[in-house]
Amino acid sequence: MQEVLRREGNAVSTALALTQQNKHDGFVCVSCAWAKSHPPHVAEFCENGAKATAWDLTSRRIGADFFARHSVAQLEAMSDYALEEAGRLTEPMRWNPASDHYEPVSWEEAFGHIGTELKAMEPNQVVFYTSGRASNEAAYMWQLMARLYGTNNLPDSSNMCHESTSVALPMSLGAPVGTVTLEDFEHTDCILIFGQNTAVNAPRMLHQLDEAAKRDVPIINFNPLRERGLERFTNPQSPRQLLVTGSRQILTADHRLLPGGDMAVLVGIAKLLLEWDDEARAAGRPAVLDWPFIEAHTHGFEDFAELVRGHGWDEIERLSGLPRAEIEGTARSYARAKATMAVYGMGLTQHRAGVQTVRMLASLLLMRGNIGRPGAGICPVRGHSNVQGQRAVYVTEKPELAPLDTMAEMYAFEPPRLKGMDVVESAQAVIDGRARAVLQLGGNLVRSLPERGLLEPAWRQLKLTVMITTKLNRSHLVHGQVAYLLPCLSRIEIDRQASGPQIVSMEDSTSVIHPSRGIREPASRALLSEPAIIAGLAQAMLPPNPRVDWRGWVADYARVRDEIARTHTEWYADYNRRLMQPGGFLRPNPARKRDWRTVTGRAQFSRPESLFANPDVRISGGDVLALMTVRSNDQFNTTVYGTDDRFRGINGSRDIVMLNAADMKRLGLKAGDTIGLETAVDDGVERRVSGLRVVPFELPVGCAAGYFPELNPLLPLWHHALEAHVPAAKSIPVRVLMGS
Ligand SMILES: Nc1nc2c(c(=O)[nH]1)N[C@H]1C(S)=C(S)[C@@H](COP(=O)(O)OP(=O)(O)OC[C@H]3O[C@@H](n4cnc5c(=O)[nH]c(N)nc54)[C@H](O)[C@@H]3O)O[C@H]1N2
Ligand SMILES: Nc1nc2c(c(=O)[nH]1)N[C@H]1C(S)=C(S)[C@@H](COP(=O)(O)OP(=O)(O)OC[C@H]3O[C@@H](n4cnc5c(=O)[nH]c(N)nc54)[C@H](O)[C@@H]3O)O[C@H]1N2
Ligand SMILES: [Mo]
Repeated sequence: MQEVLRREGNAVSTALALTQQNKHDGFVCVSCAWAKSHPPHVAEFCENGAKATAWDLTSRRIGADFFARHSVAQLEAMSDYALEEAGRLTEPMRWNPASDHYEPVSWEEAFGHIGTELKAMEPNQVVFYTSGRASNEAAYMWQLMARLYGTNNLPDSSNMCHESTSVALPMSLGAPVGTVTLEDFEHTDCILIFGQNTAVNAPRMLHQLDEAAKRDVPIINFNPLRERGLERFTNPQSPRQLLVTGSRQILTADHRLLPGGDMAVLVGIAKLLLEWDDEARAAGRPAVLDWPFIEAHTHGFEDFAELVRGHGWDEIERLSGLPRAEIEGTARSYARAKATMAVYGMGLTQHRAGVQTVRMLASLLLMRGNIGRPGAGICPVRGHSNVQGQRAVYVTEKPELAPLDTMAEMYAFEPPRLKGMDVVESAQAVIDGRARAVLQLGGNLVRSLPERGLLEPAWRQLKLTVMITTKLNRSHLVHGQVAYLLPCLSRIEIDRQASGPQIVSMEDSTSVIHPSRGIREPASRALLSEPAIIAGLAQAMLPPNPRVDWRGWVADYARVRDEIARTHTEWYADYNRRLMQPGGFLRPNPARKRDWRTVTGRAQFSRPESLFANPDVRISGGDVLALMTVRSNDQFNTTVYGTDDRFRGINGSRDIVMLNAADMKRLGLKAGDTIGLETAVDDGVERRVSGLRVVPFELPVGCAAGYFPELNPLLPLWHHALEAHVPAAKSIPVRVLMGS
């Protein structure tokens, strides 16, 4: 971290900024979405949050002179790292096709021109993407702008992330978000973690895990990779300790299952519970299952139990990659615990069967009544700092998730009712030439999406690309025929509007909504806030509407919160007042109170028919490996801070592939060899990445791992969670190409 601070040339001021991170009177960290404790720790941040802060507060600037010096073609020759490292954008820019340079443009002209272009388009050919960092206020204005324009094309980074959760949990529990709060960690007796790399991607959760470990709570982890960061506790808040490796042991057990083997593991545990419950009841001992709960609160148990019993141990062991004894150990801890919580991340959601697997996890919790009581629950760990909040304030392509009738009345318009495009559908529309414009509120889709080989050339055919952004990235260079960069304030910066400095709000992974106020002077005086840019665009592209006071809302964001409060009186009642309470406020989740808003009015057991995580791309062994694309501790998604993956001990390059020693031997490879990978599916598209260094790693035979986004060219667009369309980035079938 010291290295990032030094490189960004702002060590002292960043250090001061960090003391105000995730505090009630400071700003909400721009990194992950993990819950903020109340009262806060003295320094409520972690190594990665500190890096993200330093990255935003860099002293480097790129203005008109930078773009005058480099044509877009020249910029394209720079690495992704160098693009972001160049510094903060300082003023709006428009691409000039005659010179191939981005050139400065006034805000008025930019809004006017974009408005004219959009007015000439069919609304359903325009995509309004949101990356999960923008505030509730900006997100609410963004979705309203898109809907007033006439489309529900509101994909969000959540489509590539926890959409499997957002589809699964409403079916199982009647609410799309987790049921766990920070307090539950104090009461839990057992923590199961599936496919979430806590130390890297939600490091502040180590506080809660460490406290639980001190109480001897079993913490059981399932991950194909050995993630050292999780094994031992290093206090993520103490700058001095950031570099210290190892102190207290956190994990009780660490199971190295196969990628996509979670479904088999969960069914195995459930099968044992059913057997033990049969035995206990036959012998007159206390039941293992929570029968009063199952009977009073759930639906579909009989079918569920029958399907679980029908799966044999051969199949469970083969598909999970774990011997029965290992699964039994977890089942015993689970059966003993009074209150269990299940924490999970991308290792569950980014598979073809991502939705079914999340549903199976919920079912396992339901078997012992582990939803809706202290210390128990399901805990999807969200990614971006406000991704959950954005979806809650209706940035969604699914019209049924937005209160369209209420908005129709509030703003006297007829909202579009046609389903919009999610991220995968938007990418397909770009590839097919059906989409004409993409507007991005943050993000870097040209890098974060699958199918790069087809996507990049198609992206250049778009009529219009508009990027609301803080720094330069690849998606600014692979651009449409009309292309704008609209640079915005970071939320670490003071956002001054007519009524004074503004606050914005963010919802964390545990549904707590926090205020965030900027503390630093803006990187440039020409920057606008995200709400101001959205209002500028909206006024230019939409006919005036006396009910929508864009200008007034920007003058005082409290008025946007009043609007949000009117759309959902239960969630956002008294929004402005409650936001200012110390610790923020909790958005209610009925499942926490065992109020099940499902079709049957009960919690629903799932139907675990298949144990295959990737039903139509079966990993057969042989020459096909299951490739997982993961994050290092030196990146935030497509933003790469450096090439050292400290916890995994991989240094110097991210163009690597981790392999098991046995696979290396079989393939005749040794550490340091250079290979290529190609996607092993037969669909007429060639997908290859070359120049990858072989790194021996502790992971099961038959699989491989490497980094997102470098390996995204290997991911077919159609290889996604079936019901949720989350790209199945955690098991891409690949073959090794020797010597390339
Ligand atoms: N520092 C930092 N923090 C971040 C981010 C970042 O890039 N950097 N990104 C943010 C975002 S948007 C998100 S969504 C989250 C992502 O955070 P995580 O959910 O932790 O995401 P990943 O690192 O992609 O993968 C998680 C883990 O899943 C494991 N895994 C892969 N396949 C399987 C499988 O089939 N089963 C199981 N059980 N495990 C598997 C991988 O080995 C890896 O350890 O983090 C957020 N926080
Ligand atoms: N193969 C593979 N692909 C994946 C994943 C994977 O695990 N494997 N993970 C997926 C997941 S979970 C996610 S969430 C997506 C992420 O996909 P995206 O949302 O497309 O990407 P990010 O890297 O999060 O976006 C970074 C960019 O956001 C802009 N930005 C940063 N801060 C701000 C701000 O305050 N305001 C604005 N307006 N812009 C800002 C900067 O320009 C920066 O370059 O990628 C997905 N893709
Ligand atoms: Mo994410």
